[in-house]
Amino acid sequence: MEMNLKHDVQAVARQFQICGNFLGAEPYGSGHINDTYCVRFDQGGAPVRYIFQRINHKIFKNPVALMDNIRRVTAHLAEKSRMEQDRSRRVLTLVSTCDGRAFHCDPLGNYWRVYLFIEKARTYDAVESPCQAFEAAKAFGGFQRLLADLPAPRLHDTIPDFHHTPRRFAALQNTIQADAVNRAKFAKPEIEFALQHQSMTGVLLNAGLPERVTHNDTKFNNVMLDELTGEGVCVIDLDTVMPGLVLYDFGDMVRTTTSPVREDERDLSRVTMQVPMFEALARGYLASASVFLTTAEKQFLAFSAKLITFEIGIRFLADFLAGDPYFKVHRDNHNLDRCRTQFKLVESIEQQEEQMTRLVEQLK
Ligand code: ADP
Ligand code: GN1
Ligand code: MG
Repeated sequence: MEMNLKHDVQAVARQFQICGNFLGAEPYGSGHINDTYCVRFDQGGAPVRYIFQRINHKIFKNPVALMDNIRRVTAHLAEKSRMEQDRSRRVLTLVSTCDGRAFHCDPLGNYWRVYLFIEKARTYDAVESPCQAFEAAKAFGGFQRLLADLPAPRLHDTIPDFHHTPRRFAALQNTIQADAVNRAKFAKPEIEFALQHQSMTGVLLNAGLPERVTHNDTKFNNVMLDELTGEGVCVIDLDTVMPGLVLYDFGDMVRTTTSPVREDERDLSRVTMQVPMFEALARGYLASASVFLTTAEKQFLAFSAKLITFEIGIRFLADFLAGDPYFKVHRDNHNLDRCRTQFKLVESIEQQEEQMTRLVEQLK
């Protein structure tokens, strides 16, 4: 086993159809849920990289169903982009196990999958320009469009009620009530902010919007941008692809792609919803999604930003209050810091919501 890696990645590698000599593995990316490794091989003198991921099965309770979704979704996307030259960069490609399966379950009960490494592209934890926002949103919109005709059956719900904001809110209320690790006293203003916003939690669910295949985790760092051209190359992190509302995706794009700083920034004065980024996102998203969106879906674009930012904010708050069982934390109060940036962003959206709504009106 490599020094200080949590897992024996080399042993996992032997289970997959990968030729050449194992060179090494490093933890990779800044995701909050799974364990991701970049794994290098020597294939006939050429260095080749792969992405290995251990699925967090405490959170994704049915990894077999999850991989069934991913296998179907990636196959459908690959079929749709078969005419494109760089198809293996446009769509995640699963590497099969030696016995032809999409994942390997190791003796410890860990589920592993392997993807081809998408070279000459990268992700960013914070947005740098409206151009990047446009490209990210165009890619996520295109992802929804290509999956609009995914053949039946309905995809599995990998996490039931994932974006059911009223149930997320009820879960927060229970966590506040229980106060299991005595942290409520450190989060009084945040708890108050959350409770004051309860009335908006049911708005999207009650709007009669159509269910579609959506990504559900459209963080800015879940889309790879070409290193040279900046173009959105590939949508990644497909664990939560399942039936949902398109506005969950647009809302999460605004949440993660309009503020100039990372999700865990401690200087809240730097957290703000920048209108030029929002405009670029709306333009990029509509450039690829306008063809299939209904008028009602378009009407809620600006509102979805506020709702989804609030929803992730209350999830961070609930996790802090429960002792951080869900999101990986790397310092004290990490989830509380994350919650604070989300609530600051909600306030910033509230202050600019009319302008955002007018902007969408002009674009649609
Ligand atoms: P998590 O669920 O933990 O967020 P991701 O699937 O988003 O995991 O992967 C974490 C990071 O690894 C991404 O932000 C991206 O930078 C990188 N990554 C993931 N898949 C690939 C891939 N196929 N090729 C290159 N880099 C990748
Ligand atoms: C998690 O896996 P990752 O880091 O891309 C989470 C999202 C949250 C996000 C907040 C399965 O996403 O729902 O919005 O953190 N994923 C899951 O940064 O809960
Ligand atoms: Mg990710």
